[in-house]
Amino acid sequence: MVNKYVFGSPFETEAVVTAYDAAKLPECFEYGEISADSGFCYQYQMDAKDVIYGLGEANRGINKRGYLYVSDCTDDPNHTEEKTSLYGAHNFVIVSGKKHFGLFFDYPGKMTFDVGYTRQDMLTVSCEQENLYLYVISGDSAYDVVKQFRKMIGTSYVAPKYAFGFGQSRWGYKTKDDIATVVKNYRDNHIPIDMVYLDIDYMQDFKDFTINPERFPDFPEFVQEMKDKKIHLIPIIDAGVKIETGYDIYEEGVKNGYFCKREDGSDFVAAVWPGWTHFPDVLNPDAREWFGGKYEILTQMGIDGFWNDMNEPCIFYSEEGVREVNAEIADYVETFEDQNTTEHLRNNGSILPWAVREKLDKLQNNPKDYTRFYHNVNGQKVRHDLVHNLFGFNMTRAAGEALKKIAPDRKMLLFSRSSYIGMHRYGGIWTGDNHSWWSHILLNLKMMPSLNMCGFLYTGADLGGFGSNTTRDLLLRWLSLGIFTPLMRNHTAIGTREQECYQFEHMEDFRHVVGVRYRLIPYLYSEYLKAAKRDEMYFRPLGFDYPEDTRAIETEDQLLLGNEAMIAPVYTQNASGRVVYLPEEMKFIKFMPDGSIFEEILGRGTHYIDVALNEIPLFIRKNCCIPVVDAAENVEAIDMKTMKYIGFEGAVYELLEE
Ligand code: MIG
Repeated sequence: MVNKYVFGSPFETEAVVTAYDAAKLPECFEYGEISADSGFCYQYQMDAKDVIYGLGEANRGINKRGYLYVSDCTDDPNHTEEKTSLYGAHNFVIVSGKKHFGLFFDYPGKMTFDVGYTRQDMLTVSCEQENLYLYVISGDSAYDVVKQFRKMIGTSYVAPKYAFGFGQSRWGYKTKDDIATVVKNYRDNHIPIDMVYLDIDYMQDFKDFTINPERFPDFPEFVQEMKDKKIHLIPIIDAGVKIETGYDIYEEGVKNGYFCKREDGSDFVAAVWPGWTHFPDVLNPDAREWFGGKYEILTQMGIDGFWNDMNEPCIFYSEEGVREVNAEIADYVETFEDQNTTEHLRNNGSILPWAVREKLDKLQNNPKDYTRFYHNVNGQKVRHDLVHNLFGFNMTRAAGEALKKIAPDRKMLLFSRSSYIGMHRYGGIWTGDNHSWWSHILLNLKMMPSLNMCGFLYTGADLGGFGSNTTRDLLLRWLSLGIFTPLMRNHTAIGTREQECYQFEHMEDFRHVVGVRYRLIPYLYSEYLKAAKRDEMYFRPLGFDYPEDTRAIETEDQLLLGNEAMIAPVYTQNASGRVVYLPEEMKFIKFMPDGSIFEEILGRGTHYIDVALNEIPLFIRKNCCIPVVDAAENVEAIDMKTMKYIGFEGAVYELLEE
């Protein structure tokens, strides 16, 4: 049962696709207390046993209790435990205990979820403006609430089948030869792969929809050459459009008024990778159609997948910001010069640079910048900060809508860094700039079901870690989780240790681990299709299926995958196995490096399982089975005739194919 309540005059985010009549808030509202006079505040006193699920791409646990989360799309490449905002804004929470209900706060500005942070038993959701829709969804269970919510927000994006293969990426591949070398190494070493990603260096001066002709001569031929090797090249698209006379996209955007504007009507200027840029006003339907249409420049060259980046939108600095800092530094330098003696300099030499550095640091992602530009939404001028969390959504929507027109019969790969609920209909997301830390394997795992609750099914993290230097064992363990995430991509930052699978000793272990992904693709894809078509979750917390089992509810390092399986990857350094909790009898299987499959029935309860670096553990649920095929070096080469079933005798599996 869904109830919709209106407060003030909300912005139409288009997150929800089902039309509901707004109800009047009942006198005694059983789902909390609301005040919406100046600002909006929702409060609910949580029962000791209530679990709070949701919030999609957010820090910390599957049960969100005990911390603070702020929906305010931010490019922060250090996902440490104290962080409250990441790249997405997914304002959906589920209270699950004696009652089960979901709350979707459809509000595109900054919003705070205090989940037992200020007061341990109090859930408080607040924002500055009292203009929003609140949807209250009551159900029989947490999963029932999710299914109703997913129906409200529309069917999730389905990625093409090739995108269930493995992808290699690195910020730092600069030329066609760099890419060809990666492909050659994977193919020569028979490590399966379907995609290689093009990070910003393929562009000419970081200009969207251009190709650097020196580094990537004869690009369409190169795309074809790669296709012949069964490799899809996936270019990145950044949000900012470079200001440069003669660059057609810049000129068209200016002429048609398709860029975000300052209050005085001039085009807002922000510095990102290309230098000074304008932001396409993707909240303006005409501008959105125009920007989306540009993806065709690349699809005509044979490209069939994209990743959208920097679309929080990330701002290195604005013209206004630089002016302000200059003024502040000038003041500082003046005071400094007043006392200007060599003596002072000698004693306080570090003060000037430090103070200046601090000020310069604040230039990046300065919240003030988001109040300095406006969108034109059907003729209405809307200040950016009030709709900030919709930018990434609408950039990806621009691409998604356009790609449907460009290639109506062909599925395209599309995912984004920033997102809001609603974007799940157009593409997936990757979880941004993590680090080569063991703790981030676990964070990756915990985010997955929360994202599924919010509709995002095609998701994954940078396997091996983006920032910092990876190690062989970390990468192997992370891949062993990644073989189950729909988006399976090894990606890393410029300047870090090279982390392609062939960079490490005993490469055969990588061949085997990635190979297991390919053995499972028919199952994973089938379960993905079911989740998308039936508004279900591909990954679920154990508590969703075993709601009476406290131990299961509290297990946050294992996940149910599809309807038949449970995963329990190893995520600690130097461990030769791990403890697992089985809420019921299951078949424990391990994909062994010699290609065989180890099987053992384990009873309900706690077990320690041995898992070597080159073994992949998986659990098959009681009376279930899953299909496995022989490993293949790319998705097209999967031979469905090799399919057999593993699991419990007599079980039947419903295979969905497209
Ligand atoms: O400011 O394009 O999250 O995946 O490699 C960094 C370079 C910009 C951030 C993305 C990352 C990508 C990087 N980008």
